[in-house]
Amino acid sequence: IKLTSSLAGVTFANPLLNAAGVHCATPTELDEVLASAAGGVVTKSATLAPRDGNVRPRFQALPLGSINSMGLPNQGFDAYLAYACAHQQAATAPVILSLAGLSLADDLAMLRRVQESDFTGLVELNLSCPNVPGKPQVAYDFAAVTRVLDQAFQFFTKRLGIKLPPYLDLAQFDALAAILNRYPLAYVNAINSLGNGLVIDPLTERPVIRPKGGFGGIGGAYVKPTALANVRAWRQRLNPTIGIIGTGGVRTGTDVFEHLLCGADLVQVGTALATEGPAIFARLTRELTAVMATKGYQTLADFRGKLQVR
Ligand code: RRO
Repeated sequence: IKLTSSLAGVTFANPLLNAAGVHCATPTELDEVLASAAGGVVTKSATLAPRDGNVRPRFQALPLGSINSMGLPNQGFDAYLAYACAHQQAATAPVILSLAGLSLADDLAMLRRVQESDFTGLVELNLSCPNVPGKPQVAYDFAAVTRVLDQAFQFFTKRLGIKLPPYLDLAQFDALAAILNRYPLAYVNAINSLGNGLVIDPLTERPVIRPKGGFGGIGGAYVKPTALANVRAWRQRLNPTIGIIGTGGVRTGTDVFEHLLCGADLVQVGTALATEGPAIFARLTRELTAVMATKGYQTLADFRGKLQVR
């Protein structure tokens, strides 16, 4: 059984990566993902300057997932670009560089610096952070998405993907796909956390996280059906040259299998990685291999995107 998968011409030994934001903020964490059975690693979304992020507590694991309002804590663009450049020759696994500017100008400034750098790998522009006070999620504003892609592709010739939030109405997919299909995107990543949920502890009568009055992004089992629907909806609408990373609710090899069945080229693990640590990648590859063996599948291409609809 072979688990290799490629995205925009970049080959991964298996389809599993961390979700941006989880176990990827420091060189040590990034090294730990690369040393695990993961097929690659994504860096914490970078802003131009380093940030401490929101007040704590800002992440809470829950029986069915997680809530977070991290607020983009990160070591700054230079640190992640240096890490990505330093690791791109190594025969280990690809590094995806995630960027999340606090403004259109910051997004473009970082993309210009990547364009001028030696980095040749995949770049992921995060258009869906739900947790910076006063900053709306860019990708819910289709005019704003158009502006950033119009300007980015004026000069950016490397491989660019975008991280999208969950959409909940099929008309949103139709409208945004018509826009995205106009650009030479490498991929879309669906989904970021389901923004601005509220988890309450009834004993204390308080939210379980502190920032933004308790509002935060929901991940894990809560969002798996939404994540699968988004992967499937994008695969049905986007140009075949645009790849898809499926993210959301992945805790078992069967969850990975379902994302691939919906059309994902790669699959990322957020909440479950935060809970279980990088050893999860060995378990997930083992479980995915077992699912494939049971079904008689030899490669991911045997079933990718082949959801059977009655
Ligand atoms: O740092 C965060 O609070 C965060 C980000 Br940038 C994101 O894109 N998604 C998320 O759930 N948290």
